[in-house]
Formats: sequence, C-alpha cells, structure tokens
Amino acid sequence: MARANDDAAAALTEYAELFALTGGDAFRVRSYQKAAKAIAGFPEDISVADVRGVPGVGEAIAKKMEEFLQRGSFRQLDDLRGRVPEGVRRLTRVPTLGPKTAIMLFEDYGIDSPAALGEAITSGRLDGVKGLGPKTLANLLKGIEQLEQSGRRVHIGVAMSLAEQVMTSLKAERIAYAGSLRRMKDTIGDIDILAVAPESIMTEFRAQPYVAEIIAAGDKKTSIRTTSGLQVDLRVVPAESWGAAMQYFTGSKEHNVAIREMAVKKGWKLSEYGLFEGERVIASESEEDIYAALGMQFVPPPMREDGGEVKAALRGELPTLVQLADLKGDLHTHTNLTDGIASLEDMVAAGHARGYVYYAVTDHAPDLAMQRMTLDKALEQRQQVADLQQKYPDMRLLHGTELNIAPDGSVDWPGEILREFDVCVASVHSHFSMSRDEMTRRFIAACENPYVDIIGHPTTRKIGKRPQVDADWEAVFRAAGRTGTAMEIDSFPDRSDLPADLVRLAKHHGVKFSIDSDSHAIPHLTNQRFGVGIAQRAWLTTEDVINTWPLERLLAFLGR
Ligand code: DGT
Ligand code: CA
Ligand code: CA
Ligand code: ZN
Repeated sequence: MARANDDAAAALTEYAELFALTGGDAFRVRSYQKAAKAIAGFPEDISVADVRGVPGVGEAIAKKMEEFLQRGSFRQLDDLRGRVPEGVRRLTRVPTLGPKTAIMLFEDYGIDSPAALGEAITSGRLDGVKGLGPKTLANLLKGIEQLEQSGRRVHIGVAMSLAEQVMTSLKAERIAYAGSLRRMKDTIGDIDILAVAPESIMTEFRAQPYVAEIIAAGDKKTSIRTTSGLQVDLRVVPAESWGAAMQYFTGSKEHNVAIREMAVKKGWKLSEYGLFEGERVIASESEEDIYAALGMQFVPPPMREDGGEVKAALRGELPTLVQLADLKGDLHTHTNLTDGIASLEDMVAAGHARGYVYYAVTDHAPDLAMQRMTLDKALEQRQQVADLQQKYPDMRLLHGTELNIAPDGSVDWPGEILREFDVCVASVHSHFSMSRDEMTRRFIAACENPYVDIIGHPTTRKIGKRPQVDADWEAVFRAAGRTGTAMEIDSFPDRSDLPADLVRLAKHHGVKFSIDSDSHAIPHLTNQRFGVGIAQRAWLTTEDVINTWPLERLLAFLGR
C-alpha cells in the first residue's frame, strides 16, 4: 500500500521544479526539494502523523502538504501548473538543458518535446542561435539520446511476461527468446525471439493485438513496437541452424567476439548459421555442439558477459550454478497482517504447493509506522504460525519479521524480542539519501546486530524509479562476511536487489545470500526465478545460497 508520503513528496518535488522554471529563488527551490526528500523518507505516514514533525518542514510547507492531503493538490501548485506549459516541462527532462533555455526554445521556436528538439538540432534550425554554440547543441543531442535510452529499458518482469505472451500467440515448430532476456539481465532493451516456422508467421505476428507499430517487416526478421512501448524482434531461422542462431542472438556481443576468436584460431568460421571449416559444417543444430566443438564447456546464458567465463569454460572450470529447483524455501514474505494482500493461511498453502522444505513469514515491524504493527500482533501471528505448523508436517514454518534499519543502524526491537523470532530480515525503508559514510555505518551496524540474519533488498533501488543508496559496499560486505550476515537477492523484478555486480563483489568477501521473493501476494512467489537469474549472473553455487541448504544447516546459520 502506498503511503501518503510518496504522493505528497512527488507533488512538492514538482512544485520545486515549476518554481525553478518560473525564475523562483534558488534557495527556496532547494528547501522544497529537501523537504520533499525528508517527507518521502519519513518513517511515519503523514496522513496520520503531523507533517510538522518532518525535519525541514516549516509552517509554509506544512500548510501546502495539509491542503494536498485533503484534496490531492495545493493552490500554489495549481497556479504554477497553469503558468508553465507541459512542453517546457518535457524539455527540462533533457540533461544539461536549463529552464531558461527551455522556455526560450518553447516560446521562440515552438519546440515542445525532447524529440522535437532533436529534430530541430539535426536539421540545423538552431544553428547560430545566441547562447547555443555547436558544442552546446552536441551536448543536448547526447542528453536527448540518454533520456530516450533510459526511458526505453524495462525491468525483466515486464519483458518476460511480454515475451511469454508473444511466444504463446504464435504457431511455430520451435520458438524461444534469446538476447539479454535469456541472459537474465535485470533490464532489457528489446526482446529477441527466434522461431523455426513458415514465413507466414510474420504476417501472423504483425496482426497481433499487442502490436502498436511495425518498425521493420522482412521475410527473416520483423521488428515491432508493442502497445507498452517495448520493441520485439522476431527472426525466422532454418531448423538446422537453430543452435548457432540461439548462440549468436543470445549474446552478449562481447561473449560472442571472444567465442568467434576461438573459432578463428582453429581456422574455422562461426556465424548465426553455424560453425564451419570452409563449406563443411562442424556444428550448427545445437548450441551444446558448438561449445563442445570449440573445446569448451557449455556456458549457461547468464554467464555470457565476457567476465572470465570463456577462459573458465576452456579449462573445464565453470562452477555448477544454483538452479531454481535447488531452492528449498523462501525467507522473506508478507501477509495481510501488514502490506500483503493474502492471508497467512493462503500464503503458507501456496508455499507448500511449491514444494518448499521451509517457509518464513516476515511481516513488517512497528517502525514502518503506516503498517501499524505491534508486538502483540506479532506474537499473535506467532501463535497462528505454530497452529498452522500442525497442518504441514513436511514443511517447517519459520516465524520471522522484516525489521527497519534506522539511520543509526538500530532496528525496531531490542535483542530479547528479536531472538524469539526464527529469522530477522532487516531493510532500509527510509532516509535513502544519507551520505555515503553515514549509510555505510548504518549497514555495518545492522550487520553487527547478532539477531539480524539477512539484509533485505540492500541497495533499495526501484528500477526506473529510485536509484541505489550510496554506500561503501565493499566495507558493508566485509562486515557481512565477518558477522555471518546474509545479503538478500530480492527477486521482485523492479527491485532485483542486490544486482549481479554487487553480488559478485559480496561473494568475493565471503558473503552468503538468500534468494527471496519478498512476496506480498501469492503470484509473487514465482518471482524467485528472477532472483536465481541474478545469482547465476554472479556465478553463485548452492554453497553460496542459504535457502538451498537443508533445514538443519539453515537453522545453524540462523543460530537460534
Ligand atoms: P538489450 O536488447 O540492449 O537488452 O541487449 P541484447 O544483448 O539483447 O542486445 P541486442 O538486442 O542488440 O542483440 C541481441 C544479441 O544479438 C546480442 O546480445 C548479440 C547479438 N548481436 C547483435 N549484434 C551483434 C553484433 O554486431 N556482433 C555480434 N557478435 N553479436 C551481435
Ligand atoms: Ca535484446
Ligand atoms: Ca534486438
Ligand atoms: Zn522491505
């Protein structure tokens, strides 16, 4: 459930932007921005608590926020919204384009979007305009490109369900997704689908209801843009080149360059049609055969990033990656006691249906004030969990909690309460913009708490919405390794947190991981497959992942 804080903070941020655009005093702009951040990070819901309790919120801002809580806007915001045209606001999203220039471009040249600006620059319409030298224009073009790129990538959850929809909508002898999606990247630029099928599949594809625009239509490749804005490339490949095509279009480009070099060294040629010696086909129908012919182990797609996998595969030293089927349970889930939407009974039944050996219920703790959690409620839930346990003799229920890491690194309850939980996840849910040093100390303190078992969604990023918090991750991971605190791989696709590069760094410091769903509803349980993708991209084995371990070993790790 969204708190009033986030919407109120967004309105105040917008107000700060508009205020700056209309030539408002820079000092006040900054104070609005600061207050918005403080409101967003404030642990209590301001529709319940007095907004005057938020640091940096004085009387004037408090009045605006109170009006916002009552009617979803405030007078000064309405005023400015009326004065600044939408086009100008769109323009200011271009990096390096300031408000004054935006207004000038809009008023004097009728430019009302980043795309229109791009066109005006490339067509030379802005050449010689005062204040816009060639270097400035080149920078603006770069900024527009950046903006378009960041807007175009989507998180893997969106791309995966779209890819599955596309594949079930088409009839083919063989059909599969390749590209970054097969490599399980956390963000996807476009979806690459390969099919063995008659050419008529292209007509069928173009007629699908999810097609918004046809970008390119050919016999072998059709590119479309879907109604959600994402591009899908469909390629028809000959059955006998299936493996070579999958290898080529799975990428990454860097991995492929390295593989092709190996082929060249042997005097062979590798393309999307096969591995050849002159005209003779050495391998093409299966990917496995291609890697084998090159004298290397099969490289699982998530490892194909030219990060040492080619060398390891040549030496036969690739690790055995953790698989979805290795997971024996989930250590971070919610129920409708806090912000989940399913009951304890239903969540546990769904976990059991997935064949888990153990399942942890970790509802939020009291410091996330909007959840109105209390110790009494937690203890009552513990009794319900104990009762429910009778029904599931083959699955161990763990009663846990998701604690809130305060700015000083402390958590909601003292040790004597924490130790009665089977498992404690501790997460940052507020004060996202502390300085690097403060944030690092905050995480280290949480790791040093003997009852904190897992740091939940450590970077707290939300893809496309909220950046990672700033911390010295190396120092945090050293502390986690030393104290035996696991780092979570939160599998919610918009979180994907930790991301794979940080997982790899953490592993280097001896850290263990928990691949959790952070479910707030039953369908979320299946998100663990995305977490496994992250783990595979970071080369994790079952040894690294505590929720692949048998119950006894897990309990020993949790140390209760
Ligand atoms: P994305 O779409 O940005 O998330 O990332 P990818 O990896 O899916 O990239 P994409 O869609 O441009 O191309 C799909 C795969 O096709 C890519 O991973 C490797 C292969 N590929 C595309 N262009 C080239 C190329 O010029 N050389 C090589 N070796 N491979 C390429
Ligand atoms: Ca792609
Ligand atoms: Ca593509
Ligand atoms: Zn959380």
